Amino acid sequence: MKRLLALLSLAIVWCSCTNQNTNENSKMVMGSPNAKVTNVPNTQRTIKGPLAYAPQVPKIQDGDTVEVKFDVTHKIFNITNATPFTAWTFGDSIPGPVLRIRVGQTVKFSMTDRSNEVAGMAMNMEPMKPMQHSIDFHAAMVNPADKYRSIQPGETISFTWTANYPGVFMYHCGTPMVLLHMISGMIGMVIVEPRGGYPDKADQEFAIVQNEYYLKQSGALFVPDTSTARIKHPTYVTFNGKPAQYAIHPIHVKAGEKIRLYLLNAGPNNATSFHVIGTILDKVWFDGNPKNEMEGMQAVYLGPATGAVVEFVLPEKGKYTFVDHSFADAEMGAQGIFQAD
Ligand SMILES: [Cu+2]
Repeated sequence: MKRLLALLSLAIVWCSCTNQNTNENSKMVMGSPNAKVTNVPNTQRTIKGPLAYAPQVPKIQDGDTVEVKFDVTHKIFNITNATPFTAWTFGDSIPGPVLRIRVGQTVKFSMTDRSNEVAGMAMNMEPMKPMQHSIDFHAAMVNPADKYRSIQPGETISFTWTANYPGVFMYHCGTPMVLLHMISGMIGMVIVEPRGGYPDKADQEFAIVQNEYYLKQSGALFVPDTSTARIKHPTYVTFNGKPAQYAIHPIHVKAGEKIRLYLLNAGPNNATSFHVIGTILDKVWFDGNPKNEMEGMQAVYLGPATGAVVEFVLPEKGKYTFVDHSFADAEMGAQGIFQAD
């Protein structure tokens, strides 16, 4: 009898779990109307939507639909003051702007390929010539042949997608050679919060995208080097596009407060082992989904195109270095400092 009751209660638990999953799945939105491509550029060059440049984290926008716009540009981007780079960007920056939405929100996205708008000396350099680009949102569930197709210089692509899963996701250009487009800077982060927001509140939050650069010099400029990228020998490994920038200009926080980081390893090739010297990661939501919760971690190991939300406290005033604990990467620039005041 006891065994029967135990089996019965197990069955009830199983049923309720299954029902819950079915309900969640029934809210999912699969696919969306066909993308539109026109030869009319977006009227303004500025980014639009719940976007911010890392380490800043944008605010969620209310509503079922959010309009999001950023364009592709070719420009000289100073990786360091001594490293002017022929970059291909989303929203004029490496990484591209951070987008923040909620599960259930539909993104109405548009993007112009402005690679034909380069002016000045650099326009004659091979990497700066107009070319096709595209965007691939890992947070979306849509037909890639339609939404992630390449557009021509001067064209604008528009499509919608709906966020089904919470997480810290990547977006990138998917135009061949994808490796070249990614090492040229075409990477960025999407934060998708759970429907009701994350389970707890943080006092301060920051976005950190790790990426590798593979460079060779060409005259006064630096250009992407696919030969070292293919054998995974980076020139720099960075947090938010510039080597050791937060070692030079630390991020100021308060001792004792709960800090939340949205982490993304954009790669394109190497893993990262993110660690903060002097504390322990209280909570880790692997890939940014609270259902993937881990606790009390010394580091979080993220392969390329993997994210996490991590929360921790810096126990007392001081300087806390954060690194990719694969120390070759830290030496190549994947290091920074939290200054706890
Ligand atoms: Cu591209």
